[in-house]
Amino acid sequence: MEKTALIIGVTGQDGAYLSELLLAKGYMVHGLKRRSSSFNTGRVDHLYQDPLADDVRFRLHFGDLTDATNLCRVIQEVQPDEIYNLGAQSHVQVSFETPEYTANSDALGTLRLLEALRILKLGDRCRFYQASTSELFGGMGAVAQHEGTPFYPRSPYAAAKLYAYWMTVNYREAYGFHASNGILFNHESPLRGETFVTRKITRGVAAIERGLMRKLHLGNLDARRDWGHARDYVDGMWRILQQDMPDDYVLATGEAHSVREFVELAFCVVGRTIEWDGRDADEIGFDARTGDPIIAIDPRYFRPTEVNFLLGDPAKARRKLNWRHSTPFKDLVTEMVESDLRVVMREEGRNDLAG
Ligand code: NDP
Ligand code: GDR
Repeated sequence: MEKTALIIGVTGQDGAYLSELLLAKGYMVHGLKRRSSSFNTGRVDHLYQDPLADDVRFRLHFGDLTDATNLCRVIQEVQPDEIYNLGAQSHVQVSFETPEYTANSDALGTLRLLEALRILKLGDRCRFYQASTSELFGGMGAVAQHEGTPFYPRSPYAAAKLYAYWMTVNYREAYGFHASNGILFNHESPLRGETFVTRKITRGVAAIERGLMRKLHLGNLDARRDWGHARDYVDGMWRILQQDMPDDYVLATGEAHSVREFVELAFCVVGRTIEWDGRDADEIGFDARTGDPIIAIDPRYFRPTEVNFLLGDPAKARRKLNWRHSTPFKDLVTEMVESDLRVVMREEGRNDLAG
């Protein structure tokens, strides 16, 4: 029988990949989008269907995680079999500037969804996925993190997600909800938001290569992350909700790389080698061939409390979900740089026409 899914955060990176995956599996997909003064549906525009057409399989609804009545109404209307809560103020550094809003959307927003299911008495038939994060671990030791590793949130974002994690566990235990957490390590793609470090780097490399930018300004180059491809991770989300029993799972590649390595590899894709000079805030990266400075450190991108080391152990997901990531680190970086070269060249074309 056809299943119906509701994706909160459908306009984000993961929302776009998950929509594609569920549509390919024959789902009816509903998504919650925020009202915005500018277009915010670029990642899912290719999936848009005329709501009045016959056999519509993808529909968007206005809504917001900070608005409980709206969430209740949309859920009542849609009667989903599965809810994927991917909605969040998801930028760690921004959460230090907007801690209250981050708590409202990321922590209380999750509670509002769970409560809506309870009020509407849908808890026994609608499965719930919560987008939990490796940020919960805080990266305090240099060992791989798994489902049993103690949490130590190091930002308002991580603290808000910690509340959401435990509320998901609590509704499972208290009311028998099929509610699960995916504790996902960083996952990236050409659709990644431009202010996260990977996309900022690949866009910067493309702009420098096309002569539109001279230097890329970054923060901590020594942070290490376990970076995978978003397409692989949304498949893991779906697998989590297909299990008979709800549970919590780490999804990761099991490999960590530093921001510095990401930068070096991204420039390597366009045939440039970087030579580093100096340390910390004075550090500069030069193009080895031309001698031009192309990387500078800007302390504005340092965080009040940093997460230095994230490396996931996905053994449980491998064993129980038969899930594995399929995109090697090098392929991920290459795909992102090549995609951004195309994006930058398209933008150049538009500017030429306008000029
Ligand atoms: P994005 O930032 O790309 O997308 C977040 C989505 O949430 C967007 O659709 C955004 O809408 C929406 N949103 C933000 N605030 C609200 C709100 N108040 N009400 C309703 N919707 C809101 O994140 P990703 O796709 O990368 O991540 C998806 C989820 O997974 C997030 O919850 C994130 O915290 C979590 N996560 C992500 C990881 C990653 O590496 N990508 C790793 C672990 C967890 P709009 O487009 O209008 O801004
Ligand atoms: P993160 O991702 O904080 O891990 O959260 P981000 O790409 O923002 O930072 C990764 C690491 O890179 C360092 N860094 C910089 N970061 C940004 N954004 N900009 C810079 O210029 C820069 N220079 C160095 C950061 O200090 C950090 O150590 C992401 C989000 O998707 C969360 O929603 C998700 O929960 C986690 O991944 C897992």
